[in-house]
Amino acid sequence: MDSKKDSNDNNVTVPGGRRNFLGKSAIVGLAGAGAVLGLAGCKEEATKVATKAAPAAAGHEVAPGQLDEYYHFSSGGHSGEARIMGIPSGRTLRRIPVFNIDPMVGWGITNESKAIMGTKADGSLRYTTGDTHHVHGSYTDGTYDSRWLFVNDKIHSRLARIRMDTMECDTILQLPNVMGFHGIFPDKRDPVDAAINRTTRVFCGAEFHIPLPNDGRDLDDPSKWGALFSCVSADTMEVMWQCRVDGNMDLVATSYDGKLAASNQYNTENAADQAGMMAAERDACVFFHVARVEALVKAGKFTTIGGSKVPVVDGRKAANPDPKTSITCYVPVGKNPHGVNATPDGKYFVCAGKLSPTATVIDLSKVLQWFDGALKLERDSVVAEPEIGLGPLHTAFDGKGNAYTSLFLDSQVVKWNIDLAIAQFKGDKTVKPIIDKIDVHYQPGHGYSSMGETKEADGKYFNSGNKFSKDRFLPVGPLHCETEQLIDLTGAKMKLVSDHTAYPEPHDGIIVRRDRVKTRQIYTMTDFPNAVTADNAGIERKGNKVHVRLMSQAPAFSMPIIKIKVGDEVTLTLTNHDKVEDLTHGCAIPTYNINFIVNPQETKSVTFKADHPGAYWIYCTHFCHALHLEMRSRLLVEA
Ligand code: CUK
Ligand code: CUA
Ligand code: CA
Repeated sequence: MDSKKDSNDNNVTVPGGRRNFLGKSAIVGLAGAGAVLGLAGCKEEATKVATKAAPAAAGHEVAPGQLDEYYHFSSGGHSGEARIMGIPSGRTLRRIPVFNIDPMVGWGITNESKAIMGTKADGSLRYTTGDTHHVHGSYTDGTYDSRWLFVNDKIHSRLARIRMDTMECDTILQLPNVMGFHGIFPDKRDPVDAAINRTTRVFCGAEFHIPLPNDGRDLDDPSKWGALFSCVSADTMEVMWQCRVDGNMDLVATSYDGKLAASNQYNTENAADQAGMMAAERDACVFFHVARVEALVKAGKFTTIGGSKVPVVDGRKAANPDPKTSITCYVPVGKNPHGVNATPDGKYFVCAGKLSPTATVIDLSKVLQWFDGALKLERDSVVAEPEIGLGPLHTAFDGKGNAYTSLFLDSQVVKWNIDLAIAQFKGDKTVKPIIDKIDVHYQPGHGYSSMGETKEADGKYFNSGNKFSKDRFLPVGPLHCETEQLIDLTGAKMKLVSDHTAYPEPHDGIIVRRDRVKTRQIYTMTDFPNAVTADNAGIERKGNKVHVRLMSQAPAFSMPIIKIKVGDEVTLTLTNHDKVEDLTHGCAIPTYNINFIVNPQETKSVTFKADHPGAYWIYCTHFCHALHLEMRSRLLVEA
């Protein structure tokens, strides 16, 4: 296998093929040494293009003091967090701890955050790891409504909700009887009550098969294992129902009319090994008829699994022989697909091929026809399947009829026109759906466009989240950062306007017009039931339980000396009485492993065992005042 030659042959726009280091040859060797060879092959050519001039960034800089046009909310991958950047500047605005511990804000350290994350009987965190992949906002009227962001944890199959007024996680829910919870998408209007034109449910796809229940049974017989699609109430964050499917699930999309949710399936084979998962020539996109599922649940036609009380319905083909009553529809798509995305006009879902160089366009009205018994084959809902390049993963839209798909193996983004692809599929050989291709650096995963997952898709920017950065930035050791590359979509050709670094590993993101995001500047003290005021501040002792109620106001804590005894169980509650925007204080206690902040008018608490005597300076960690360094109190622990 001459991977270099293949790589060069296949490289349509850049001579040298350096960016194409996982080229055509790698597609056949993905599972084995081919990928390794492909990676190694890039090395000798790495210096050639590094001397090229950087693309001009005219018109896309954000001057000092100027604000960005868009928010960019992304996942943080195995960092377990979510992130906010500004677009087009690429400036990092905030990191939102979710499944991880963050000593800056005190996430995973304060009692309030630990209650959200979940604790064991001894008060320690149940999990300290997370793997966030997909962040999506809640909808009203087909666009973002600034209520919530939802993000998944693939490791422990948890769904988190982030309130967008404060950009803090307020709920974490673990899905029962699933593993590898990967794709999520909120519905865009209620699937049952058409009058409710906002997000009410979040759909969650599980990628890994497991024994049901996973209690030690069927370990040697994976054919008995199963995967469930879950529906969570956006308001109460409770699992409403689950649906068992044939095969696995991956990414999730929802229709603008609320009726359909779908997930791409790369393992329709139900295989437990890699070769088996690549055996079939086609896989599927499975559609869920949400109203029918919920009618079954309402009628009591469900089972439960293990100790879970969540209703589980059967969406496997064998249990759904008649389309007119079926709750699922398996539409055949390209081999081992990755990604399913809804077009902003509400008409189509696009499934990228991954191991097939195609994207499959599915007409949602035809899927509904199939559910009505009016369409013969599931496959008849496919209205286009253009060849777009190697390793297509995710597709974004500009609201003008064009799709932009990331090509992992080609290290490119391809712009193609949906109507032209449909005409070609109907037999018109004169049309060419591909409009443009642009190199990205390198190996793109998700790509997403400004407002592209809403009815307000504006076709301005596309962000390419690239998995490899190699020579794009100063080397910093074997761990490379990743690139987020911003592409201007407004011209006839796509134009790369900037490279931004990203700490591994963001997967997906959304780009939200800034007027669609409404945040608070300070907290409201009365929102915290445990707020400390002048009336209750001080030390309260009940046996060996001590409650220290402390206030902060620049540049001091309310008590200069706090005396406790070894053996005490201490709860320290701190309320920040400053009302000035941006005036945050910190609270660190040496040796006791405590570090958190309180923002203006915010209250947080920590509980710890006073297990070693001595004097400990409680000090402010957040530079707040000219006397910030002097902002400290003595914690005296008597032997
Ligand atoms: S997955 Cu990562 S690039 Cu988790 Cu959305 Cu496709
Ligand atoms: Cu308060 Cu620094
Ligand atoms: Ca497959």
